[in-house]
Amino acid sequence: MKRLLNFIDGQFRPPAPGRYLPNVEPATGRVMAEIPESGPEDVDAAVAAASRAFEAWRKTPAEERSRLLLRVAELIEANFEDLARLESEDSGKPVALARRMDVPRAILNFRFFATAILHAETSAHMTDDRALNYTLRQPLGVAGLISPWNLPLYLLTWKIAPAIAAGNTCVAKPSELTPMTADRLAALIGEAGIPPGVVNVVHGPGASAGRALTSHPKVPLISFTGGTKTGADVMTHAGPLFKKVSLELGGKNPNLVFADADLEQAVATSIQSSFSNQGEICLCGSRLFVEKPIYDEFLDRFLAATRKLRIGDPLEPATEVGALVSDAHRNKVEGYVALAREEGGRILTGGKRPADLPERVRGGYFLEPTVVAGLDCSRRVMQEEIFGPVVTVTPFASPEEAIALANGTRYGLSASVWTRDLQKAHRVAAALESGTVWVNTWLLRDLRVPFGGMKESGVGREGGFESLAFFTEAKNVCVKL
Ligand code: TXE
Repeated sequence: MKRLLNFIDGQFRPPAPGRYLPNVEPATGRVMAEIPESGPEDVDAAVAAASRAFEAWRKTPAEERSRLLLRVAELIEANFEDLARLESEDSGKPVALARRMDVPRAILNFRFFATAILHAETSAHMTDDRALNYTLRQPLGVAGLISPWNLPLYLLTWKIAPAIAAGNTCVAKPSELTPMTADRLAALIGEAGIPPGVVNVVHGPGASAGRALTSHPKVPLISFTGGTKTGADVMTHAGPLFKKVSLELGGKNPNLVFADADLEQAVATSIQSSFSNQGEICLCGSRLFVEKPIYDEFLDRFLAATRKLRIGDPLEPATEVGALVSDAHRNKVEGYVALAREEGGRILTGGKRPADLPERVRGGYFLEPTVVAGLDCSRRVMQEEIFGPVVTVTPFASPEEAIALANGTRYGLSASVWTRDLQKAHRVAAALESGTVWVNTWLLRDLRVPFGGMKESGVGREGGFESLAFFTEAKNVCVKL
C-alpha cells in the first residue's frame, strides 16, 4: 500500500513521531494509502526549511519565479489524467468533475499568478511639493497554508501559487482526508526546479499539524479554508501572535429565482449549484427561494431533474453524483435529513442511501440528492451548513421578502439571483449580504475578482491583486523633497 511522506526541504521524509493514518477511498470504504500523522516537530522542521529558503527566494527576480511557476503548471497539465483520477479516488467526486474543474483550475492558478507578478504595479503619493511617498510590497516570510477536502488540489494551488509568486516560502497542510494530490503536487514542484524549502507539505490531523502551524511564532501569515468552527480556532491561536490571517469559511448560500427568470436555465443551473461535488462546495446554493407564481412549476422541473442525476462510481465518466468524503460526514448529513423531518420538513425526493450501486462501490458513502420543503427559515436545517447533497426550497412573495430570507443567516459567502429584470438584479445584488452575487449564473469565476465571505463566512479577500496584497506587506517610503 502506498505510504505518503512529508515534503520538507525538497525531500520526502517520514514524520518524526513515526505514526501513520489510514486514508480511505470514499467510494469503496477501503484504505487506499497511509499518511503521516505529523505533529509539531515536523511542522518545526518544515518552517525551518522554509525560513532558510526565504532569503534567496525573495531575491529571485520575478521573471524567474514566474518561469518556475509556469513550469509547475506545465507539469500538472502533463499529469492531467493521473491527477484527475487520484482526486476522484481520494475525495469521492466524479472524475468528470475533476477533469472539468479541479485539475484545469490548478493549472490556471499557477499560470494566473505566474503572469500576474509580471504586471504588478505599485502606487505613489505626492505630498504637494514636500514629499514623495511610494509603496513597497514585500513578502512576509513563511506562509502557513491550510486547505480542506472538498476541492483539494484546486484550493491548495489557489494558496501556494500566490504565496510563492509574491516571494514568500510556505508550509502547506492539506486536509488529512484528501492528501493524495498534494503529495503528487509536491513531487511536481520538485521536478519543476522550485528550490528546496520554498514549498513544504506536512500531512496530518488539524488538531496537531494544523494547530502547530497556526500557533507557530515563525509563521507570520495564515491562509485557511475550511469550516467556520475551525476558523474560530485558527483565529484563537493566530490572534495573540498578530499573524495576518485570511479565512474562507462556510456558507449557507441563497439561490433566488424570480418569476420573470429564464426557467429552463434557472432549473439547470440550480441543479448544478445544489448538487455539484455532492453539495460539498462552499459556494453551493443550499437554500433555494422561488417566487410564488412559478413555485410549483419550478419545483416540478427541479425535482424531475434531481431524480435524473446519475449517482454511482465516481470513476465512471458518466457519473454526476459521487460519494461523500467520509462515513462521519455522511452520518452528519443524514443527521440533518432526520432533523429536517423532526423540524416539520417534507423530503420531496432523496434522503436515502442509493440502492443498486455497482459492485465496486457498494461499501461507499453515497447519499441520494435530497430536496426538502416546508421548513421555517429559522430552523436549524435552514441555518446551519450541511455541506452535502441537501437543498431546501421555500416560496417568497416579493423582492423585499426574498432579500430578508436570503440575509437571514450567520453566513454571507455567495448568492445567485435569477431574473430578466436588470434593475431588480442590481438592486437585489446590492442588498444581499454576500461576498459574491451571481446574476443568472453560478460558479462563474474570474480569478481577478475579490473572493471571500461576509459575516461568519470569512475574513479578508483573496483573488487577483487581493491575493498578492494579502501575501505581501505594504510599506510606505516617504522621501522629503
Ligand atoms: O473541516 P475542517 P471538517 C465545513 C463543512 C464541514 C465542516 C467541517 O460544513 O461539514 O466544515 O469539516 C484543518 N487548526 N467545511 O471538519 O476541520 C484540517 O486538517 C488548524 C467548509 O472536515 O475545517 C483541514 O486541513 N487547522 C469548507 C482544514 O483545517 C485545522 C471546506 C479544514 O478542515 C484545525 C471544508 C485546527 N484546530 C469543510 N482543525 C469550505 N468552506 O470550503 C482542522 N484543521
